[in-house]
Amino acid sequence: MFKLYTTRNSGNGYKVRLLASLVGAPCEQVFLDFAAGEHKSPAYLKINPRGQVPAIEAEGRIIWDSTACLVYVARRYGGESWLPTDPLGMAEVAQWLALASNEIQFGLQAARGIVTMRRPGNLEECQARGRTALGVIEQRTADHPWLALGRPTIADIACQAYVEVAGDANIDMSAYPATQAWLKRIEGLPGWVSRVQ
Ligand SMILES: N[C@@H](CCC(=O)N[C@@H](CS)C(=O)NCC(=O)O)C(=O)O
Repeated sequence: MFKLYTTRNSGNGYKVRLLASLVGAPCEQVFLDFAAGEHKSPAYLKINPRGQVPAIEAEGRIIWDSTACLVYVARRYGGESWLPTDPLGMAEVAQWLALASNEIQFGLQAARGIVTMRRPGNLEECQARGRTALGVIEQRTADHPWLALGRPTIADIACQAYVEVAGDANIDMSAYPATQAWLKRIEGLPGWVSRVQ
């Protein structure tokens, strides 16, 4: 059992909850009140000094950042399946985790925040960065069912959370048919759960 600090709407928290469900890991969610700024409270900053969700508490330790949380859940509950340790397999997964933490986070997620939450930022720049990520995923999924390996891994889980809501960032997803088919494959995985809760 691990504790997941998240909010009801966090896409980054959703990644961890989805993987936990896919691998059958027991997970207790603790919802922070984002609107009240609980993620910046002194008590929560002791858990995640960045003042962000998600973070997890497991085996008496705290881990923050969605990528780190995915690594823990995959290795603790998923064995070699979701994050292998052979050099090439691990490196192939890592390159997609980098896409999720860079072009997807600062492109698709940021553009969505500007459009739907009126956050400050340059929408066109963020959309352009997001389209770079979508182009990379489209090229890969045109002839591979999964991003990194011949099976789903945390590469798919890390990237999908903000790709599936790219329309919220005013990005036309009809230009990315292979990506849409890949999203459907993720939805078809046993144990899949929706982001809405
Ligand atoms: N790189 C971080 C990004 C986390 C992130 O952006 N979380 C959002 C919610 S989805 C958040 O807490 N934002 C508040 C803030 O950055 O102040 C991760 O992957 O965990």
